[in-house]
Parts: sequence; structure tokens; C-alpha cells
Amino acid sequence: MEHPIYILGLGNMGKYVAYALGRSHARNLPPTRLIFHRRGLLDGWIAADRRIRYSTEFDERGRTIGYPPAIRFGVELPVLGVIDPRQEHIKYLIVATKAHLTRAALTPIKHRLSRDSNIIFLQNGMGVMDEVSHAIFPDPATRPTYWAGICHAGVYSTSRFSSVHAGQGPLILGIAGDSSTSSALRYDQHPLMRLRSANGGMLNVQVMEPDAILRHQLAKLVVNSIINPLSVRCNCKNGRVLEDPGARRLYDKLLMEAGAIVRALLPQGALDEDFSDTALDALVKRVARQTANNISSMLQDIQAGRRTEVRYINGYLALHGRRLGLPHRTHVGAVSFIRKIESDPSVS
Ligand code: KPL
Repeated sequence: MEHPIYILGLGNMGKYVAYALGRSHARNLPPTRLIFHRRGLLDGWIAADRRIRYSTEFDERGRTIGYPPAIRFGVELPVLGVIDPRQEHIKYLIVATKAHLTRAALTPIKHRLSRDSNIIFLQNGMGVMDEVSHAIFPDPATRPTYWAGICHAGVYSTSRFSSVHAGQGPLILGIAGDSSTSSALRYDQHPLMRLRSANGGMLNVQVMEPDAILRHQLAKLVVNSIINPLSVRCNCKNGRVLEDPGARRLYDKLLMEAGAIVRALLPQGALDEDFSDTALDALVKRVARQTANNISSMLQDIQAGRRTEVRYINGYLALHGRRLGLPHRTHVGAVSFIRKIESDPSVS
């Protein structure tokens, strides 16, 4: 029997990937199984008729088909997966929980994971893998292989099991760690590479070597550390962040601080033009435009009264800025601002 691909966490990204995999279910991909880490989720899933509803703002040629999203373009997914009562070994796991829930969500299934397991962390921010290693897999000899998944698609949820694909972008995938842990050859033969064909290539998977993955994680961190808190501050969609005059001043400060910190976190000798302030500025603006109609995940969390991932985004930059003796005040300010709103939404 093929090892299933398990998905833990059905937020925006979890639904997006589950839908793509589920649509390919009967064809060339291993079966997909959802793991619900809270009882309420299972009850909700049953109440939602065990379906993920997905719609897109794009037609098959990539043209925007209008906003607000037309649900009639969506496709309903029949039963996608089941809770696995057999507690079998997990070879492939996609973790798409919020960063701060990862440890708690993984703990009950840690006995099902071993050295030959592969975990794709499909989350915003950085620092989760270290946290998981420290708390769950302290022994490197028995630790699963960690993959970083960086999704550039803009997706937002309209209900717990419905989401809208609002901004196009690839899913960057690669083993996280040092270069010695992988090679192009291993990637090519790796069963997870079949994600590339999920639902006719819907996920637009691009595979990268560990050094390139780290660079990508850092670049995405910069993007999220600017667009996400500013979208909360302006209470606006991503595209408007660039237009708000108040946000503009903060934008420059966040960018300058983040740029210096990520340059210091790059692997030795990896410094290049992609991480200059000008290049990072162009990247953030490009993503804001490409996802102009999307509501950032941080604003979605705030609107839903959930805790955000700010501690793993601006908090991660602030932590390393402090450690490296680099300016990081604006990121500390962003963390405090978002945390205040989390505990008292009237602050915004
Ligand atoms: O990753 C995102 C997020 O919202 O967290 C962006 C790229 C900003 C898209 O909304």
C-alpha cells in the first residue's frame, strides 16, 4: 500500500494543498488523509459534509475573473480523507497549523513519526522547526527529515472548510538543513515530488536545494514582516498597504531593519543582489501587487479573533536583531502592536 500523505491543520494553506491533493486522489498521487488535532474540527468537518470548498479568482488562463469571488467557479470535493484510527506510521506529513500551534498539534502523533518520516512545514514565519526539534525530536539521529514549504499563493478562508485562491504564486519546496542533507538526485526520485502533478500542477511546486530554501524563507520572512502587520494597521487588503501614507513611513523602517537582519542570517558568502534593500523593496511591492486582493493571514487572524503568527515573523527578526546587535525596534513595535490587538481588538 502507498504511504498516504497526511495533512495536519486545515487553515488557508492546509485547505489549498488538501484540495489540490484530493482532486488528484484517484490518479497518480498517494491517498490523502486529514488529521484533525482538535475534536471541534472533526465535528465541523462532519457538519460540513466532509468537503473542502474551493474557489478561485482566476480562470484557467490566469486571468482574474472578478472580485468578490464567484463561488460558482468553485468545485466541491467529495470525501477527502478520514481520521486514521489505525495509528499507522506516518511517512509523509504536511504541517499547516498556525506556527504557534505546531508543537501541541504534533505531540499526540509523535510516536507515529520516525527518522524515515518527512515533515513539510507549510507555515509563515521562522523558528518552528527549531522549536519542534527541541521539544519533540531532541535526538538528531531519530529526527524526521524536515522540509520547508513556502507558499506564495494568496489564499483566504470564507469558512472553516472553504477557501478562495486570490493571488497566484508558486509553492517552493525543499529539504531544510545544510546542503549535505540532500542532492538534486534525491529530490528527483523523492515520492513527494509527485506533489508537482497535484491537480494538474495547481500548486506550481518549485523544488530548491537547502541553501536556496533558506534564502527563500528569509525573503518570505521580510515580505510577511512588512505586508502582514501593515495590513492590520490599515485594516486593508494587501494592495492598499502600499498606498496608505501612515503605513509608508513604517514600511521603510521595517524594510531597513529586516534587510540588515536577514543579510546577517544568510549562509556565509551567500550575500548577493537579491538581498539588497532595493531588491527586497521590489520584492515586497511585487508580492503586495500580486496578492492585492488578498487579506493577509495576519489580518484574517485578527478578524477571526485568533492569535497571529507575529511572534514567528517580526518576533523572529527582533530576536535575531537583538542577538546580532542590529536595529530591530520597529519589529519589536510591530510585535507589541499586534499582540495588543490580539488581546484587545478595540486597540486597532
Ligand atoms: O503570505 C502572505 C500572508 O498573508 O501571510 C502574503 C504573501 C502576504 C499573502 O497574503
